[in-house]
Amino acid sequence: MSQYDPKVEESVGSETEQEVEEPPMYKVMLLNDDYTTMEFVVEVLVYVFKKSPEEAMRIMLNVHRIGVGVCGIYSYEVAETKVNTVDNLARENGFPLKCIMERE
Ligand code: TYC
Repeated sequence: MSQYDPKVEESVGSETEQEVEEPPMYKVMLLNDDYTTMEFVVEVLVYVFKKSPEEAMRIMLNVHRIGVGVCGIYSYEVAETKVNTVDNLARENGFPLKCIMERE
């Protein structure tokens, strides 16, 4: 019959922990420009980044003042999808809005 040996279990546990790596995360950011309307940027932040209207307004005004602002932090695939969605929406609506991603 196998016996409980805390030493064995501890060493197995710590080996497993060392092997697990966190997946890299990516910041998705909006860049300011002179032509995209404030209303459109707020809509993008609500629709694509699931921000409340109040938070969306705060982020948009920050980007407007500072030039760049973080919309969220996601896995590679999710970040890439959001960047592409913003690109497509901006193009469809005739705005030059730029959305970029950067490894954390
Ligand atoms: N600067 C734009 C304007 O004055 C508004 C704007 C905000 C544009 C944020 C892009 O990412 C942006 N209409």
